[in-house]
Amino acid sequence: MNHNTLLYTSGALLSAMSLSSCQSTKTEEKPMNIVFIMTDDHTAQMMSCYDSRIAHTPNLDRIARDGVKFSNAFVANSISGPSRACLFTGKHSHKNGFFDNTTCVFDGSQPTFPKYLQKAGYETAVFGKWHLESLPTGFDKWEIVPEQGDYYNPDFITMDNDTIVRPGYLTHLITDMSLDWLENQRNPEKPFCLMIHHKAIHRNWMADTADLHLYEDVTFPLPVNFYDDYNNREAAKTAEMRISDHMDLIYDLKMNRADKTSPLKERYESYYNRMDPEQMAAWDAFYTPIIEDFYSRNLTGKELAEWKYQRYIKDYLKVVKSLDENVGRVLDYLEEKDMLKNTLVVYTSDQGFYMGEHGWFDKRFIYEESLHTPLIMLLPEGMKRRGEVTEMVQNIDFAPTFMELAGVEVPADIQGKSMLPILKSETPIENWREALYYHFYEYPAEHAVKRHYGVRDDRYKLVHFYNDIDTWELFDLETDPHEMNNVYGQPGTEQITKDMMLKLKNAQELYDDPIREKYPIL
Ligand code: SGN
Ligand code: CA
Repeated sequence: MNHNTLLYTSGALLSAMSLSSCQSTKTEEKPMNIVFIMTDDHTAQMMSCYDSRIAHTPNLDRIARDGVKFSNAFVANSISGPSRACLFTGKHSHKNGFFDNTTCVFDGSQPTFPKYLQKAGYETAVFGKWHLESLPTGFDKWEIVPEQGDYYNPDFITMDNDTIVRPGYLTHLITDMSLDWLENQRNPEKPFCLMIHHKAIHRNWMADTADLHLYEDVTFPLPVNFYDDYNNREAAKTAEMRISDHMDLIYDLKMNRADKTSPLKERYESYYNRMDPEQMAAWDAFYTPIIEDFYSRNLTGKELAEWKYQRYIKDYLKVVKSLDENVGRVLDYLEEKDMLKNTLVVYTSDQGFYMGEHGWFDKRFIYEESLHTPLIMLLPEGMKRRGEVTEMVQNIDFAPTFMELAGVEVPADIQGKSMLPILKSETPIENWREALYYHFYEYPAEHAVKRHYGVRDDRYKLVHFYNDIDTWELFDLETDPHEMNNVYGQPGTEQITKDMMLKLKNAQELYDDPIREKYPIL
């Protein structure tokens, strides 16, 4: 692409051109870079800027302290591939065609925001987890892990479609590659969008050997609804994601011993066997006494469930620790290079996660912990918002936000809303979004969470579970923040049900979800 083409494709580039010829150009005219850091399954409860009771994430807190923290950021479909497809296209699953992790292949020929950014003169790169089955399109540089990726000595797929092994721990490797691209590979004349996509903190939560010792003497508080009996919530009863019953002692909690077996033992061993002798020695030295102690105690019932919970939180937090430090490395780099003033730094996850709430791990449900996703940003010069942002945003909003930032006109078929007005305004934007729409499809599948769709406003949530079930749920998030009391059909809820049905109907019409033909709302 020559400079003339660039000039006519983007207002942002126009400013880039004038910058090189006139050093005194005002900073707000500079094209804005984007550094987008996305983790996998990192939930807001496990970031101290959102919840200081359990986690300690000083580098993420730095972003929240100096920038903005969204307390109402949500996903449209709480599972990896679909969440990523929403991110790239700015459209709900029924429009981008990627409904679930198990049957879909992303149609990489469809428009995505990185492609629009490229047309506007941006250089684009993605490193790490991709999980869309087809190879990346719209990137000048990419290197991805196959499927979920491995924590130790992982495989990477290169742009030549070769698979190579990179020695080391995945969170460090993805950061190393990203920093190397920033420093040595990109074209410094162009604005850029760098996407750093971690596998951390995805199951099976294998910590870096350097962090294994952390949190061992801490006893974490149980969530208030750890012993949920799922009364009145049929789909929750049949889901297979309970820490007590479905978390694997060997695969998830590393209690492997020659005389023990479990459904996922073989999988665990395939991960363990990726380690080099030094990593294995450190791993064994740490885990062997815990394994011996565990099997000598013969725990059952609540004691076993709570022991599993404690190990789960510890493992998860250890993986968070290295993630947080690696985010710190990226922030330090941008600061040192004086790039923060013209770079939007975004930190988010592909969805939230259960940390023992309802007795669960995993995600998928429209309930709060997995409908939410953490979202914090460091804002470049010219964007005035600071502190907590309460406007409801959703992962379909990223694409239009980044496009508007790059000076690209947002096509009408994009369903998200640009967040730029929020970021530029010192005060909350009134009448931003009344309610948001959610639709989960991955069933029948692992964890057995039934298909469902629903709508959430700032107080209520209405959900319909369908397919081989037909149940409705209604929650008042103000009086029942843990969603333990489904009030659907109870006397006194008629008006609120009617209002929420209308919101659901409007959302399905607005986003043109064909499910409304099957289950029309009258
Ligand atoms: C894997 C995990 C599941 C998890 C899905 C989806 N099982 O299949 O526990 O729900 O990924 O996660 S595992 O035995 O392979 O670890 S997602 O974040 O990629 O959508
Ligand atoms: Ca995920």
